[in-house]
Amino acid sequence: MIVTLGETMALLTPRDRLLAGTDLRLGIGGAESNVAIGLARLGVDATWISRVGDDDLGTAVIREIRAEGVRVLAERDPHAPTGLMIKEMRHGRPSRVRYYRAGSAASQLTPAFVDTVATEIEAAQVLHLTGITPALGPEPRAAVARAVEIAHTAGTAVSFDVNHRRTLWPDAQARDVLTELLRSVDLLFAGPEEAALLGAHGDPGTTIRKLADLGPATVVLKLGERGALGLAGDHLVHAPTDAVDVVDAVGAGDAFVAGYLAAQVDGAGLAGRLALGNQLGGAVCRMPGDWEGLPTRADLDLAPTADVVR
Ligand code: KDG
Repeated sequence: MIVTLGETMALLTPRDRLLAGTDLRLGIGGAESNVAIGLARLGVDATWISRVGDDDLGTAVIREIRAEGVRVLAERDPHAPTGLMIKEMRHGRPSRVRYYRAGSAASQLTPAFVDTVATEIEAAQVLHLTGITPALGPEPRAAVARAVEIAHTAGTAVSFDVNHRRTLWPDAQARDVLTELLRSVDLLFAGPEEAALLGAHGDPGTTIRKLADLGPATVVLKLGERGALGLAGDHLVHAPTDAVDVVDAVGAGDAFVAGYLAAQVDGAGLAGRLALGNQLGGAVCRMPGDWEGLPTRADLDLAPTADVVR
């Protein structure tokens, strides 16, 4: 079983430019629940832990994640709202995400709350966290540290995706907090820019070794269209990926992590984990939405060249 912990928000996507009168589609998204959904779609037992407001958006978040087969342990907060984000797809330019999450229920995750779910973390094979949660404030930061401590004591492996969000906290603070946290992380996922934030520069081989020096036994450098590089001890593997016509790249990193972890649960080696990560990352890019394009096992078995399956 894999446990994830972190904020999921309601997600509004305008059909066109964000102006009065524009239709908005209501969805949900959150890095950690995106990973949990990716795992569940591949038949892996996944639990998502968080807090949401006692409001309609909180209900929408819980229902959607449950409907995907993820076990949901979410505390409802009558005094704080569910976080919200708006994602604008800007033709020909990178999409833009705006957050309305300050003071949200999940930004009040605390170590005391984490203690109430300690048995879930203790029973899991892997606890997956991201750098978004510590960016939400001092209490969520302490909650992450507590979750890591519980996992360590119980022998649960800690997986961590840097997922740096510049609009949530300054680079220097992120560097300090994450560098400290990484000493207790077993499996690290980062992109090249995130690696640079952590002081790991150079060609991919040098970068990944510098990241490993920060503590994690296994490091994955996500290289986007160039695939991914993995380092476990002395074992360095590069897994190239197929070219994809990108419709919406948001969520590709979470999909990669889901694929990697699912392959790990299946007993695959480093190359197989990176390959499934690449496959899921590509699949999510082909569809709009942060997680909607995540494949099931049946989808993965479909011949990729078929235009229509009847
Ligand atoms: O990786 C995709 C996530 O970033 C998105 O689903 C929302 O968790 C999110 C965030 O904080 O940006």
